[in-house]
Amino acid sequence: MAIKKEMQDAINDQINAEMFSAYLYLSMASWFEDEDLPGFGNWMRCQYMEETMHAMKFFNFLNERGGRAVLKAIEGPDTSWKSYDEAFAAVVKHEEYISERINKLVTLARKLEDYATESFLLWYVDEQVEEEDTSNTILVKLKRLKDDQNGLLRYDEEMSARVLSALAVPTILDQPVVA
Ligand code: OFO
Repeated sequence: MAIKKEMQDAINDQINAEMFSAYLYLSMASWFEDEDLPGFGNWMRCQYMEETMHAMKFFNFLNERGGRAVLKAIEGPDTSWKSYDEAFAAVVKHEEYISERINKLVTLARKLEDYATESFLLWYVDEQVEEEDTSNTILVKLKRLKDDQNGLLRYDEEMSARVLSALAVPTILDQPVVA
C-alpha cells in the first residue's frame, strides 16, 4: 500500500530537519577547527555524515513506499558560539527538538493506521535516545573542564578517535548502488 500524502509530507519535512542537523554540525566542525580543536571538529564531521544518513534513510523509505522525496531549501545554521559548552548545549537542545519531531511522526503514523511507517520510525526513536545521551555526556564533561586547558586538550584528542558508527553506515546502503 502506497504511503499517504499526509505522511509523505511530514517525512519530507523531517528530511529537511535532518539535513539542517547535518548543516548545523558541519558548521560546528568548522568553528571547532578554527578554535584549534581538531578532535571536536572530527566529531562534528562524523555527526554531519550521520545526519546525512538519517535523511537518506527517510529518502529511501519514501521511494520504497511508492512516494517521493521532495527536497526543500535548508536553512543556514549559526556559525559561531560563545563557548564550547554553549555549542554543546545547542546540540542537546537541537536533539531534544528532533526527538519531539520523531515522536510527532509516530503519533501521525498511528493516527493514519500506517503501521509500516510506525515500525520504520522506531529506529529513529531509539536513535534519538542515543543522540540525546551522547550530547548530554559531552556537555557535562565540557562544563567540568571549563578552566582546565590541559584537560580540554586531552578530551580533544579523545574526540579525534571517533569514526563513523558502523551501525549508521548500513542506513545509507538500504538501497543497493547496483541492482
Ligand atoms: Fe538525526 O539525529 Fe541528530 O538530529
